[in-house]
Amino acid sequence: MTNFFTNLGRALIIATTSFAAITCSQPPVYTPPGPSPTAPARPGASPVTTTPVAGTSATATIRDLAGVRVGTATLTDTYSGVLVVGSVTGLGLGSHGLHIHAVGKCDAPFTSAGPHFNPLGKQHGFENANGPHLGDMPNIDTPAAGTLRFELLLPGVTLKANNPLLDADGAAIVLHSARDDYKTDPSGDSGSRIACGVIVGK
Ligand SMILES: [Cu+2]
Ligand SMILES: [Zn+2]
Repeated sequence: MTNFFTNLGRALIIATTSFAAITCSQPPVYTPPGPSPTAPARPGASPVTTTPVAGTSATATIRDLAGVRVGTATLTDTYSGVLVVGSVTGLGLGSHGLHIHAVGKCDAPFTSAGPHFNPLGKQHGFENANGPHLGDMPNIDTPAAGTLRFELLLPGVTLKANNPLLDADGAAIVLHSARDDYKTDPSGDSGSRIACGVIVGK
């Protein structure tokens, strides 16, 4: 009897081991996170209704008024909005408004990119009681020399689902000559458009 259970135990261990070996020999498979338990909503809370498509991403090559490439950005759908990871080089010391504009067209002087991305019909700015535009983003401060890398989140936006950036006329990322004051409609008094990149889906 003792031998039987010992042998049975050994067999189970062997079975478990070979199962583990089979599992480990498979290439890793990305499993998107499933719905997780959430706390009950507070009174007055409204849901952030973004439905990202896992792995959806887009890129933009940012060029100045002379057509010189001054930066890049990668935009990726997340469960909290679109994550914008980018860099700019050679703009010199300055502070610049940065927005997503409604049209994917960057012909200098970049008025072709249209107004700020604003599918909800709001006014401009984080500090505007009637804002913001979904395309509003925080300012970036560029160094006198070298590259500035930035990572920003666009809540309430997706690339191809709810409030999609990649709609029929696309969208562009636009850099301005001056700081955005986060409240003056329609563009934060951020001066002229100095660089622009069409957002292109992958
Ligand atoms: Cu702008
Ligand atoms: Zn705006």
